[in-house]
Amino acid sequence: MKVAVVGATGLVGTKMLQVLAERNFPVDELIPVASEKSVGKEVEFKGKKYKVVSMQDAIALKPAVALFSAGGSTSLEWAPKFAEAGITVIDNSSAWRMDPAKPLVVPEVNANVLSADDKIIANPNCSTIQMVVALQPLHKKYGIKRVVVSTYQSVTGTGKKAVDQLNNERDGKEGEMAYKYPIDLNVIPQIDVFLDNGYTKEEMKMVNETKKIMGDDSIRVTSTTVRIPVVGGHSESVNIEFEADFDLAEVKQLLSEAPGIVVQDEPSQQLYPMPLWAHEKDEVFVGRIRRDETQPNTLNMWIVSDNLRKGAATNAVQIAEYLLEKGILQKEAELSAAIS
Ligand code: 2RA
Repeated sequence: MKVAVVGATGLVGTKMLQVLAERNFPVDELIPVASEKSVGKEVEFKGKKYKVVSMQDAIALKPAVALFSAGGSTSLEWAPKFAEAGITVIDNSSAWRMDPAKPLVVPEVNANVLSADDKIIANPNCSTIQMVVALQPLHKKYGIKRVVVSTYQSVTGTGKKAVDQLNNERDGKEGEMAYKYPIDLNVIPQIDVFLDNGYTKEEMKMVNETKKIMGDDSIRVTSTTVRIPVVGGHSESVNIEFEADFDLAEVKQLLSEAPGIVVQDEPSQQLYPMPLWAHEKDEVFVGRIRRDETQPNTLNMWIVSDNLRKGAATNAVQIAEYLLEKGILQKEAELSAAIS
């Protein structure tokens, strides 16, 4: 199969190449795509070198699927052009996520919404993905009324410039700033821009995307998203109020049986999820599972996952794997009559 990775030289794009190779996605021909200034550079995939091409050239090569991680405005401009050429786009930007006509998919939760007609499929925000993977099995059983989440997010979510800022600060070097403030030895309670309601865009992504992915507008979510000086993954403290009461042992059982989740919860051993361990893993790790003793039917837990993997690249590749399994992806794009 011909597979394009758009934004192939960025942090997420590089991780997409790594995940495609690791999971043995049937890539016969890789088409790395990047901005004009990277065209002609070489990218390595499974021991072979591939030249980075432009958007237009990538469309002409007719990949069956294009994994996009090139930012919202690039995606708004180019995803429809790929789609019109019969190429299935799985897009990691926020451009299409809340478009009612585009599916927003976490395979463990709502792969069933996908059909052969979907040519632009949105990959959700990283902090939302890991949360809904852990919420879904509990929602099915007890019905979620309200979620209060506070995040502790890795600098890799911002991109390479932020990783460089952290490393430069640690090494005492001058350099470009990805954030307004130092990030080393600091905590920044702002991710993305502020909106009129006083929340950040990242916080509202968690609110709105959760409802769309879980297919339930009645779930109330409130969020505080925070950047911390780590690189391994995002962590989340989540407080969940259910319609029905739960049994704590059953909660742990449901989570440990759910796809994509690893429960790490042994307080006596001081065992709980941490970004240090979640780094370079594809699963969502859940621990610190305990009853909120201040009100009925309410649970606290701690969720950690590698935001570049399950929060971005792995989720996108899993969507492609699902399409492949369902026979939706062809070897190369089928050009529509109008184009051919
Ligand atoms: C972040 N959610 O961590 C973003 C990345 N998509 O900043």
